[in-house]
Amino acid sequence: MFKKLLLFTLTFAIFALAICDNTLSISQFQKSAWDGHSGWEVTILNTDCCNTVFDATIIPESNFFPETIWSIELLSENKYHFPDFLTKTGLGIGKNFTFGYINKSGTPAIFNFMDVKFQSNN
Ligand SMILES: *[C@@H]1O[C@H](CO)[C@@H](O)[C@H](O)[C@H]1NC(C)=O
Ligand SMILES: CC(=O)N[C@H]1CO[C@H](CO)[C@@H](O)[C@@H]1O
Repeated sequence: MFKKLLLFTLTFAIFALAICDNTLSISQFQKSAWDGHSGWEVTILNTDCCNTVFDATIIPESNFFPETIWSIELLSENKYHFPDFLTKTGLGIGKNFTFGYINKSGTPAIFNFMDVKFQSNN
């Protein structure tokens, strides 16, 4: 059990580091796995020093074979962005939101961001 937990923690740490930018960071937890599929919960955290983030384009860079994706919105093919409510309220400094997907895969997709829209809190 401990070994499993350690491995999980390590995996989490690696994915947390895999993609990061000054403004948003992304981390993923595996929620389920069955028969060549896996369910992932993705947390996007505003790590910026001084800006509320109102939107960002989220791009699955690789290993993304979604069957279902929820709590983010499709922008165009293979591009997602913040859910509608969040583009209104914004994601405050130190705040996060989560979305999820099921991949026809045992490993998580790699995501990247672009077009981060923010507004200074000052
Ligand atoms: C995300 O926010 C929730 C509550 O708003 C908090 O409990 C959780 O620790 C946060 N997660 C991260 C990765 O910051
Ligand atoms: C296994 C599968 O059908 N889908 C992809 C999702 O990610 C894996 C990595 O485990 C890819 O190799 C698969 O092609």
